[in-house]
Amino acid sequence: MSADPNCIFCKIVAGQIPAQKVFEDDEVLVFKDIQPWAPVHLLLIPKRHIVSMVDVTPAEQALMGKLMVLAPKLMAEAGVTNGFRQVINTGIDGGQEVFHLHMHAVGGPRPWAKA
Ligand code: DGP
Repeated sequence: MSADPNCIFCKIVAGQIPAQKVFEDDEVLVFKDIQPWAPVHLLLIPKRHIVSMVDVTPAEQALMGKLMVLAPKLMAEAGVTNGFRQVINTGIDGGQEVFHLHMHAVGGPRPWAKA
């Protein structure tokens, strides 16, 4: 699905809801999490509506690789020098609350809200 009209992250992609964007290209958007766990908390999303990791196919391999490689670069640009986490929550039991695939990139000096 290219966009889900009920999806909050699709609305951010479409510019219908504001977000603090830090990176954008034709297939990826990165913005600051509205409820940060740590001093720097970015969300990296595919612009296309993919619900979760369960829906990722080999066709998305390069896209997922792009998210993996982009996060360390953006964390460095945000001044994170002492380590960070890259987290993808998948499904209800995985703690996923927004059902548009996203990678959390979380860092900065501890303590953090979530360990
Ligand atoms: P998860 O539990 O992995 O689905 O994380 C969803 C994250 O999305 C959570 O940390 C809060 C964030 N979030 C939810 N709604 C919005 C929003 O409208 N704007 C922004 N910037 N972040 C949001």
